[in-house]
Formats: sequence, structure tokens, C-alpha cells
Amino acid sequence: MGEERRAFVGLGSNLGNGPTNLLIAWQRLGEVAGITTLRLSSPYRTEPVGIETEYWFTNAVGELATTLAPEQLLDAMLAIEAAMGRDRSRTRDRAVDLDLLGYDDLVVDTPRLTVPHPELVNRLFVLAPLVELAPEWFHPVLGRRASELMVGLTHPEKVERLAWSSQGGEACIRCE
Ligand code: PH2
Ligand code: MG
Ligand code: MG
Repeated sequence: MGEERRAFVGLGSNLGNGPTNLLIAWQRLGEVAGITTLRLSSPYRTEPVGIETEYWFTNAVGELATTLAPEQLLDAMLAIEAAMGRDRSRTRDRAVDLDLLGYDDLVVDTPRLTVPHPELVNRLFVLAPLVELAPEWFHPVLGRRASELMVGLTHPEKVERLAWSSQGGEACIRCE
């Protein structure tokens, strides 16, 4: 078995009950062999960025420990997205989207995977929950802390911090 690494994952949902979908996805990730979920940020209600949709998102960031390599971790995340009804061919709206934001201080740049996530620095919906969990997280390419990146945003979208309480309603749509 390999060494244990720390990784940060971005979770997003804009179909069905967002907070419930994120909690289900986070729980499933913790059930994967070689992954231990450690901490989850608050949920945030966020304005859609860069896509035409009427549905706002729920976003969060989670921290996990893993013995999986980045590509294996990505495979596990994509399998959970698919099991929760994500159909990449149909629409960019999704019950759950899981993005690998950072993996230790590793830099990955392959056709399949870029780590740290290339859009992380432009998105308050990622930086706000990341700063809540790990303000000291260090971007290995830019040489800046998460808190510094957040302060540097020029056009932040609307983001509201919520709480995990008061769930209810339907969980993910088109679930397996
Ligand atoms: N994800 C996108 C594109 N736009 N906007 C918000 N607010 N939250 C997201 O998770 C999100 C987005 C592509 O994955
Ligand atoms: Mg995404
Ligand atoms: Mg994604």
C-alpha cells in the first residue's frame, strides 16, 4: 500500500436537493477503499459561473486522506458522479460534480487531469469553502495561500454560506 496523501475535493450540485446530494456523494467517497474523508466545509449557495442555467448551485469543499494516486482518486469521483445520475452528454446541470482541487503539493498536468484545479483561482464558490477549511492551503504553482487567492478575486460571484441542518425533500434526481 502506498503512502497516505491529503487531497481537497470540490463538490457542486444544481439539480435536486443540493445539500443532500453533496452529503450523499461525500459519504460514498468515504466508502471507497483507500479513501478516508476527514472534514467537510459548510454548504454554500452560489450563483452559476460560466454556464447558462437558471439553477443556482450548492457548493462545498471536503478534505480527505488517501492512498490512491490522483488518477485513481479521479476515477472514484467520476464513478460516484455517474452513479448519482450525471449524464455528461445531456446538460451541464448536474446532481453532483466532484472536482479534484489539490493533492498534497503535487502538480499534475495531463490530458485527463490538471491539479491544482485550473479554475480554482477564479471561483469564489471554491475559494470560500476552501478558506473555511484550510486558509493556509498553499497553491504549489502560484505560491499563494488559499486566503490570499480569495482576497485577490476581482469579480467574485454571489455566494452565501449556509448550514447542513434543515435537510429534507428529494435527494438526487435520476439516482441509480
Ligand atoms: N461548476 C461549473 C460551472 N459553474 N458555478 C457554480 N456556482 N458552482 C459550480 O460548481 C459550477 C459553476 C463547472 O463544473
Ligand atoms: Mg466543476
Ligand atoms: Mg467536474
